Amino acid sequence: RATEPVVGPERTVDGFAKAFLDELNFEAGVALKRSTTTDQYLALARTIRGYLMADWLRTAERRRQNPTKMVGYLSAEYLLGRQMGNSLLATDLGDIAEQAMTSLGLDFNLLRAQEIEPGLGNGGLGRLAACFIDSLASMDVPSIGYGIRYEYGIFRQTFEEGRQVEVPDAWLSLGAPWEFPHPDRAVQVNFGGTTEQYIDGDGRTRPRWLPAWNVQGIPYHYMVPGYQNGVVNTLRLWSARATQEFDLEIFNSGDYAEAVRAQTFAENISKVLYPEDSTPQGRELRLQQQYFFVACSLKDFIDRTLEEDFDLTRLDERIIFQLNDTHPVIAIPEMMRLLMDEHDMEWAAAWEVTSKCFAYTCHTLLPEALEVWPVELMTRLLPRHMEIIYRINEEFLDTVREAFPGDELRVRRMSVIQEHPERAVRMANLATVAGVKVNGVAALHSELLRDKLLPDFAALWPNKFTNVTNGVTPRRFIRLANQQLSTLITDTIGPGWETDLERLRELEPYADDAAFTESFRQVKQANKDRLRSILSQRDGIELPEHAMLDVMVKRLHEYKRQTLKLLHIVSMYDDITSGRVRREDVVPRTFVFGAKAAPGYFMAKEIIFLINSVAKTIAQDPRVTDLMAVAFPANYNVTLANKLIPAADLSEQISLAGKEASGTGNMKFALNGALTIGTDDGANVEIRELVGDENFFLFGMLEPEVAALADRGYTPSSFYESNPALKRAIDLLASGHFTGGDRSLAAPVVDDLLYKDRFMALADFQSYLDAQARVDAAYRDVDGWTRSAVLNVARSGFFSSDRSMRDYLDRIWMPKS
Ligand code: 26M
Repeated sequence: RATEPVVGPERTVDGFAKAFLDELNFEAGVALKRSTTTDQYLALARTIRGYLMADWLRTAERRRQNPTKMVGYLSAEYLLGRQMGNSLLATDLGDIAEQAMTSLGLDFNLLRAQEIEPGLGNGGLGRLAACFIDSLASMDVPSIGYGIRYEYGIFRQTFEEGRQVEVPDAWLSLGAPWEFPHPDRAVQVNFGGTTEQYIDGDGRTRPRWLPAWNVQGIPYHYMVPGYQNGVVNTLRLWSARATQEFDLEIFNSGDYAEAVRAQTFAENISKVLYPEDSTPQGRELRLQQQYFFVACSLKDFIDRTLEEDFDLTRLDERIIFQLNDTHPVIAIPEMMRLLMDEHDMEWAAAWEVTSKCFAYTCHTLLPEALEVWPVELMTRLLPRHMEIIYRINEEFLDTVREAFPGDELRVRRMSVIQEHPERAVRMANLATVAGVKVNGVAALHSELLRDKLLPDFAALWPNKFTNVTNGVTPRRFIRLANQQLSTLITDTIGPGWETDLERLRELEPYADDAAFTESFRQVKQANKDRLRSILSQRDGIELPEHAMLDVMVKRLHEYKRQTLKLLHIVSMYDDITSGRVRREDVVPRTFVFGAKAAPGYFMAKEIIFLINSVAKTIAQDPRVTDLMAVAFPANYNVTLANKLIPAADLSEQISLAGKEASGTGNMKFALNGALTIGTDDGANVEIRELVGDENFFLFGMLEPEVAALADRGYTPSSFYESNPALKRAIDLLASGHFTGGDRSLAAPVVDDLLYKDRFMALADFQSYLDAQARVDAAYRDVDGWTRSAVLNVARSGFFSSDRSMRDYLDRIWMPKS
């Protein structure tokens, strides 16, 4: 069959306007005169995607004609952010689209503002997945992203009397113009039941799974456009439906209500994103989600994407699945099951190829964040997979015993099955046993992963461990978020840096160029002005015009130490109100927080309440309002990040050393010309190395010092007793001054700091305060600060996710040797 000649609509203002009216009139069935803003937004979105369609079909066809090894990115989360701006950028249709809307009397920016971002992720890990698929498309790497189409993404955060209240994120409620449902390509996924042995046609005894129930996975396709390169890759997200079989059986029994209930039960699987980003709760539905999307994805790849009749013993020549944390690790026994039970392969052959098809990325070091699934649950939900896991473990432990005879303690530590406090499957161990490579997400993290988290595995397989430092996409986080900076860069070094970010180095000489630095300052000020107007409209927050913008945005977690930031704010407030510093010596600051707390994380929610309490008290105290302001806009998300980051002067990256695997916000800030105040943690280490010590405010204990202090025994109260500034700040917080005189409202956070302080905020307090004093001094020197900011931009090109993808390709996916 001949390939149809695929062409998109005409790339002119009239062509665009016509395509838009066609969408509105003939697809939606609405007249322009009668249309709502939502109608217009939907038609605009569909018009833009129409321009990507030809490239999408062409990319898919090109890949089919020339089958090569692909990357399958398996991730339970994709924090995509709004699609419209990115699609306009990819197609370079921004101006045409705007003029076309104007020609029809429509407000382009109002329409763009209608889009609800798909928040199908919690934070760093989900946003990383979105950056990676952007880079893979921009680099024309044959690849496919697989994940879950949650009906409800990360909750919308609101504040009621300063406390976080979660509202469901009904992101699909306006309609979903960016997705392509394919109910015709549904896949069946089985659950539960038992296993048995049977004799096959050749007289061989074989195991077989007799599942108890099943659901369907409906794929929804999303376009992943490369940056102005004619490439459009696919993100395939799965949505759960009841199977007809399941429905009919119950329906025929005459119980209509039960049939409907069963349907609801099945559809629950992809209903909602779990909003925890560090403490897995071991919930059955969460395991169902994980197996659901992984089973759909492997089946999709083998049955639909791979060439027909491809020899599965050579599967590794066609695919490498990258496991985004342990969430998709159940793919490993699933692959074994598919190869053996559905494709007749023997164990040894199946293991031989399976152990070449997966690689594992770890995103944490916190022990409580490592996923384990109770054997009881696993056996009940996935009995065949449990058998396979046991066998993988048996053979693995034989290898360990061979390499380390008589070392049964080591065997227990390395086992895929943990015995205490309950029998459970250690997903990180399983991933490490089966993976071709195991990587951490920043140099320091990869080192600690190898030497502290998985040292026994490193002793057995030193070459399995590698590092790939995270990165972020410069398309969304510079070009889209910071148009003015982008124009200045292009005017200075010419085009092309968006896909070759090391070229930002060419800006270095301009750090001392008066005209350039003046423009650079103007860009920063314009971004601040825009942010002030957005926060005013969005949250009713009024910010002062001229002040250093000091920003801490990230999930709320104790290890990230939002409380340390709060202690600095309280200390500054106390210095001013007590007259300890002269007003004219104060550098005015606006502090901005953005953070969601996991709904069940008590301490995180108390910290949010306390930040809001301090913000309110400061706003109402005329002694300080000209010198400090604290803003905590609710519902920090990708859309707000794009407005906030370009406006920032100071980036707060203050986790306890050794706890933040990488951070990616830190990279976005540096690339947008904010200076970092940070600990020697995660990718901060590499940022500092690259931008230079003079352009980075380092503070706090180093990781080995943290470990040594923990070994000696850490007593936070001794820091409180011996440091007057710290004592004053804590006493003032505890006094009820910020909580309407009610001491009990501050007590949960204050008492934890004084008596536990698991992440040693008090130990780093003085060092943090000293660093903040250096920040003030540096900020007073306007030229010096601008110079540092320019050098941060010029020297951060390494943090493009294109470079991360190159590293994955070279070290993991397509190594030369
Ligand atoms: C697990 C089980 C049940 C429910 C939720 C989870 C879960 C979801 C997300 C656990 C962890 C999740 O994300 C962890 C995360 O975002 N880690 C961050 O990854 C970034 C990208 O590599 C790093 O930059 C951050 O340092 C790291 O904290």
